[in-house]
Amino acid sequence: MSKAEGKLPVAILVPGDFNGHALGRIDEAFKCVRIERADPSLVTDEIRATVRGIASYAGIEAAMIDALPNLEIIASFGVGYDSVDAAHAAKRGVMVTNTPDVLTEEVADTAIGLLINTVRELYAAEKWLRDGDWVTKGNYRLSRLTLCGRRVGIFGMGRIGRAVARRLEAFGLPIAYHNRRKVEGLAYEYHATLKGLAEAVDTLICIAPGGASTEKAVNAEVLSALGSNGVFVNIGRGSTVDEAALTTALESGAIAAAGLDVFADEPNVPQSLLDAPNASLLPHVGSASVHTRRAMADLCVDNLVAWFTERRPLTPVPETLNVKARA
Ligand code: A2R
Repeated sequence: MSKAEGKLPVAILVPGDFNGHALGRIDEAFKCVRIERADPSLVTDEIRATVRGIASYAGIEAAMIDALPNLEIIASFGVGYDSVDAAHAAKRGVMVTNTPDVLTEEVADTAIGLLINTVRELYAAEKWLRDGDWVTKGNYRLSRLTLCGRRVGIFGMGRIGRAVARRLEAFGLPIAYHNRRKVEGLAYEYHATLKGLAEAVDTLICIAPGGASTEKAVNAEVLSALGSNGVFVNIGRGSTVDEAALTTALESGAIAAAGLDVFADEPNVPQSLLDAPNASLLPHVGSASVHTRRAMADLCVDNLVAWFTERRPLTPVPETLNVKARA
């Protein structure tokens, strides 16, 4: 059977940039339709009439869902799906899937790397060597901060939070956490409020989802509670942090340092953070290895294949758990 014969008679819309491996698989299994971005004004009559699925990195808003009357499923690439209006999708009977678990260990590894880089200044130390300063000026300065003796708080003790905690146990560091609900059977100290967690620790790692319930949750009060020896690491979503308050806290010494992989308006990073010598900044690379992005791509496409062949999703998001495939 040729590849064309193995195709399902289903049009899948891919707005904007997308993972190459996922695109190849969509093209093999479906009719792949590309548009520049997820914008209802780019939806032609043909797209409106034929598209039954979306595969996307980007946000899918309510208006885009409404522009596609035959839409059945949005396969979102990544575990965080705060940019997809899943509540609206549920109302419209549209399934939303994400790609949990397959990126958990990679993101946890990145979190630990970012934490160590933030306290031990590894990037600046390497730059010292590469710039020839070791030869001309001598040893790189002693790092002001250390990981030794830190107490770590995890904001968002879910799949990734637990993978980060498991790694930190091996460092011998005490761990506490804040979620909306205590996780039964988990031995780490629970704090019912984020401020309470920040008061109890000196190192706060955020791996909570984005969205309205976490919007700017890490604010001036929380940062001040973390204290002047405090280190803040964000590997979750930029929207969870009040970036202006974070900049002020870094400048004033209200906290000691921050390590950030995510920002409120990516790829734009505020100049004030770029200028902060005590901030370690990464361009949202938490899950960004060839290995893990391929696994995410496969899960994203496997959700589409399962939906259109077996009429079931593999990894539905909680908001659309009750959405059923149309007859
Ligand atoms: O609050 P709970 O009990 O639902 O626990 C979840 C917690 N969480 C929150 N904690 C405090 N305040 C909130 N408003 C809030 N919303 C959610 O975050 C849960 O323990 C954790 C999320 O864990 P998972 O759903 O297992 O997600 P996973 O795979 O660990 O990924 C987390 C995030 C993604 O949403 C992306 O933004 C990022 O990592 O890549």
